[in-house]
Amino acid sequence: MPTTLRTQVAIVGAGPAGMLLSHLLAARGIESVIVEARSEEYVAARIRAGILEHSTVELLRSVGLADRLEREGDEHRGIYLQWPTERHHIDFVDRTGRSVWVYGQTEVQKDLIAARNAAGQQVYYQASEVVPHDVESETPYVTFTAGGVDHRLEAAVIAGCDGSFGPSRSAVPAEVTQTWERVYPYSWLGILADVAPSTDELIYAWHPDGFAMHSMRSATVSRLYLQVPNGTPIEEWSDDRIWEALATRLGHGQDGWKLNPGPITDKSVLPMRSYVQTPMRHGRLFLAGDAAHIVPPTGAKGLNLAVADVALLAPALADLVGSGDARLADAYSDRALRRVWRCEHFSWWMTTMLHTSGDPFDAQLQLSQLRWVCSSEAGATGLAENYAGLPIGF
Ligand code: RFL
Ligand code: PHB
Repeated sequence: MPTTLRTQVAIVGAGPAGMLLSHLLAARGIESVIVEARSEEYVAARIRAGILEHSTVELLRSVGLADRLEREGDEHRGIYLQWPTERHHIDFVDRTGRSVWVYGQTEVQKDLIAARNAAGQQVYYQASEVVPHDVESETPYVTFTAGGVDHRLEAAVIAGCDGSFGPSRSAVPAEVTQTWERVYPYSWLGILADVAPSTDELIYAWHPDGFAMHSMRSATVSRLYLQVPNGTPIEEWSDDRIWEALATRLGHGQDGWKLNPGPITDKSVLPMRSYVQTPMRHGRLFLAGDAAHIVPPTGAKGLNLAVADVALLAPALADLVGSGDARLADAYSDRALRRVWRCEHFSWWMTTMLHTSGDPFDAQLQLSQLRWVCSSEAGATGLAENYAGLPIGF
């Protein structure tokens, strides 16, 4: 017989979406239990996104989660866009009054774990065989095994925050859902290096050899990316080859600019995909973050979208579970999807503008688009508004 547990909201996944949701629910007096497949150490160390948009930072501040971010994070006014021979700064603050922050997802995740642990949040780590059940009924539940014990977690609602490979997405029957997908013919090779960034703000570079990007995590740690073909084995890229390609594509030596190489501490190849599953609710199961949608990383939207989803979901679930008021819960999917599709478009646009396809006609279109974005106030403002992020609830 499984051990039976009961809570108001069962949350599947302890990534940023699940952890932040539990924090926002607790602030509204709603109890939750989180079930997570990985260990706490693994979740806290995962290297992923690096940029927080304006409304993400505002939200974290408003719920007391931004103290370390404000001490250790780095506020940026904009980004550089470049192609061989030209580099342009797009200032977001001048155009939109909104900035972005460099503060890794790893740090956000650590802050969330610390806050939830301090609040006594119940999290079952290293859970296996996690399955949502009866989501069309008023009495849904999640079964899982943890610490060698079978559990049955009963709840008023289930929040599926279990990313793109979790069980929540597939708990929605195919006949009531629609999926939208675009796969790209390239991947990113990402590195983390123990070296001071060679730039004050992020550089996104178009180059005939392929896209490159210079990001950072701190004053002493750089994060850089190279466009590579899908299926590229990481062993094909020695550290020297990586630094050489980065130097070429990022314009080392151009106008006196230098790329400082350093010891590479992490190296991986990341495939790119656009994906949306609609609607983001089925019965008493609500999807949030990567469980419902994936964006390619070029617009830095994945983490920010997860945060925006749970900012809408928390009050909706609190009303539904707390007082039986279903209005926000009924509106959740449509409201969240408005922003999701805006970010899907922006990420697709940034990706297809900056990555070489091998087609010379595409290259001319991309260069023309880049020149327009960098020379037209309308073009630059469009990019700035989308990158710095639209208000939550857009
Ligand atoms: P997460 O962070 O994937 O968290 C989902 C959690 O669910 C757990 N899980 C399960 N739990 C229970 N049972 C199961 N069967 C489960 N299966 C999975 C997972 O262990 C995990 O803890 O989704 P969330 O919370 O929606 O947050 C979304 C963001 O993490 C994501 O959008 C971004 O990290 C995407 N992303 C990037 N976004 C950017 O904006 N810029 C980036 O540079 C960037 N780099 C990345 C990324 C995503 C990556 N992944 C997913 C492969 C780099 C990588 C490698
Ligand atoms: C990162 O720092 O990892 C990063 C920054 C901006 C992006 C993607 C990734 O668009």
